[in-house]
Amino acid sequence: MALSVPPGYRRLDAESLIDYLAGIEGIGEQLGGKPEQWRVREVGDGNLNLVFIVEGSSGGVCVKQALPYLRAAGESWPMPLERAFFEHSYYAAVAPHVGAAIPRIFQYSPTLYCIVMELLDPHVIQRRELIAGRRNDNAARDVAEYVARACFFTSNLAGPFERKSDLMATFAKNQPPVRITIELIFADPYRTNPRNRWTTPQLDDVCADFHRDGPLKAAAAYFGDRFLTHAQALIHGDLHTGSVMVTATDTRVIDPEFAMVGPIGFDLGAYMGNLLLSWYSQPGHISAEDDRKEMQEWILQQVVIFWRTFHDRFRALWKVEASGDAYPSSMFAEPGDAPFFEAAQRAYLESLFSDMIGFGACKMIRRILGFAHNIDFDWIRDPDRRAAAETGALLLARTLLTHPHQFRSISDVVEAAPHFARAPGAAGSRIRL
Ligand code: SR1
Ligand code: MG
Repeated sequence: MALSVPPGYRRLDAESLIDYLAGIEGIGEQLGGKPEQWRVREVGDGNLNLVFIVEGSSGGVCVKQALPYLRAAGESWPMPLERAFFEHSYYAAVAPHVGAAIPRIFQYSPTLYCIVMELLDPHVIQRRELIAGRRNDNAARDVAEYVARACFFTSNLAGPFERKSDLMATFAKNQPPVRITIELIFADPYRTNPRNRWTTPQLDDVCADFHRDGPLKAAAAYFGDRFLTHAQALIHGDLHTGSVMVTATDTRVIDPEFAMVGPIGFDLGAYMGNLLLSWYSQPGHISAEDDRKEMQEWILQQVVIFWRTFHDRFRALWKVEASGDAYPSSMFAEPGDAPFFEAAQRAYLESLFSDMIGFGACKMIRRILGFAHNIDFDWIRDPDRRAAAETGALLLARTLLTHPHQFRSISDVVEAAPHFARAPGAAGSRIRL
């Protein structure tokens, strides 16, 4: 049975997309040439939506359309179209703060549930660059700057609480992505669910171990609750390396359909966790020309750059832009207040760090034992090699969650990573922890 959709909605194809675009003021000039000469390609490779690239004689646009179901699962997993509205609303909310770090938006259609936006070209998805062993030296730093600005300016540190309350009111209705997140990230990897998959039989015992690990499950559940309750700022909600597009000199953040008001550490953890997943996956992508050793070293440097850039920018913004209802600067105006205000700021940043570690670990585990995996590992053809790489990542993630006090600084995290790396075992054999 076909899923019901609101009046006016239709799934776009090349013909209807060209008709639609031809009716938007300014798009004809952007593309160049006549509509019948425009070329349309559907390029979506994500879990949720259709993504079209439309090119004319002088330029292009990208069109992202929500489907009434989850693309990765088909019609058996319905998903409301409104995620396109929330994606557009997120872009609009952060645009004044992050400048050109997001794509330029040309139009949002509330009937087609699609966004017409800048074609990012020659940008490529950062995850694919990491898999190919290519280094984009600005990306981690730029994403850190982005998170610092987007989150600081939408938090109570920067503005009146009413402004953040309005964001909460708007994004409170973006519930289906939140349901996906709480189930797929914070619960399913730790329990039996037919949606889960893992490299089998190699990881069968590891997976069973994780399902029986009480302290690990308690830690994951803590972060699941924190995700739902710690309404710190407007967050992207899905900021992995597949949501970042890069060139040698430019970085853009895309795909914010999971946006909500939530913990800043969730965005930080998503990016950091995915860099670490990339680190563990590198041995699976070794070639005769590249043993990936330097690549691995570079990735760990990016983890450090990411956290330190975020930390320094967030603190700097707080020094000069603190006009919000949280920690009002006028309250710390007495002589002698400064050390206490600074200590409070340090504590706030330390809690962002521990959130980043915990959420990052949950993000790592879900990509190995849950429903939605990463191509970093999926593209490793040899299952023994893949399982070894995945095991290393799982072991680090489990330790991050169960022994957080061992990780007081970002150096502690990157120094720990190599200790958990595993060499591939005998063909087809199960890994035991
Ligand atoms: C069922 S959707 C699976 C995942 O795809 C998105 O990128 C989010 O990460 C979501 O959890
Ligand atoms: Mg996405």
